Amino acid sequence: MKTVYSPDHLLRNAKTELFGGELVPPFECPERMEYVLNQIDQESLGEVLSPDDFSLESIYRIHDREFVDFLQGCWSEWKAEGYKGEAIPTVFPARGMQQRVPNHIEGKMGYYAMAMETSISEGTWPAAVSSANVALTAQSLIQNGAESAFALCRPPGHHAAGDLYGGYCFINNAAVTAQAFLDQGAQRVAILDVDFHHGNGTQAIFYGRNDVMFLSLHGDPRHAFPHFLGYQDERGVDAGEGFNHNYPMLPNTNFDTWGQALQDACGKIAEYAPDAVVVSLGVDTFERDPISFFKLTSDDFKRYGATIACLNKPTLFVMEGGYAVKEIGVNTVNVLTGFEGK
Ligand code: SP5
Ligand code: ZN
Repeated sequence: MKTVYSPDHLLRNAKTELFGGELVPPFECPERMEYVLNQIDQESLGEVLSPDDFSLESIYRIHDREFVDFLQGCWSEWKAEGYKGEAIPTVFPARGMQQRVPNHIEGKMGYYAMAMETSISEGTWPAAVSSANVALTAQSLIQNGAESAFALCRPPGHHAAGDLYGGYCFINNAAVTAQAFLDQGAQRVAILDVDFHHGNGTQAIFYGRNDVMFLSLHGDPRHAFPHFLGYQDERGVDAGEGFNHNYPMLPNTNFDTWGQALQDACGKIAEYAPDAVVVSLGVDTFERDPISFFKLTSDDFKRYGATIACLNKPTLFVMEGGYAVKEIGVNTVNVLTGFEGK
């Protein structure tokens, strides 16, 4: 399987994450990529290609132009205020308040944020665009006949909705590629989100549509981030009704339970008969992930890669989360080699 990767992810090098009332070094750090690349090399997964440049039009298919403008201008507007730290929102359009976009950067940040752990700093925007270009390049490999491809994206994307950033995400890479498949002739695309966290952004983007089926296995929102979406009874609306499937699971869930949920999800995908499958591949389901509570072992990742291969569909893997940095390479590449039957 070919991998697409760009060192431009290094431009995303925020120094702070708001965690437990402290500003700490971000869990979503540049070193994550080194471990994955190294393991791709160790396991001889295949060639690693550089991305092509795509215009922002592919991004506008998913994200509002005003939101994209906000991401693009955020850091310079924040700096212009003379602030010393990285950009973090402090005020939100909460229940009962106006949902209008303010002019001042403090107001805009709160309007477009779904969580405030994610600081914006210099380089965040070009890194996010590069991540989307990595995903779109891998999508084009499949569009041109490859059975599978791996987009080694950073920053991740699945928490980003049409006009929301947060959860370490800015542009929803998986959603952008699913839309690209449709725009290039696919009738139906399934997005299988196996990251520990619910893919709230992806769900929101496709909630009213039946040309993309979204399925997510994740920590129960009563106990896990993002807390405000991801319940089992969220099944889609209007034309999208019945095309959204959530599998929330409790703390300490192991592969017996998780693997059964995956089997169920794969059954629904097979029935849907998509032209392509996009896997939002987070490996924060790992037993020693520092911010998550599932108990998958490194061997379990290999097993479930094989399960996904049983769908026998063109499959695009898009990197999302995974914060046990030393093990992220082994766990990620285990999914990919498991998929290839190695
Ligand atoms: C892409 C992705 O995986 N984003 C995850 C963003 C999670 N950010 C908030 C983390 C809050 C963690 N609280 C965990 C408590 C552990 N004791
Ligand atoms: Zn995650």
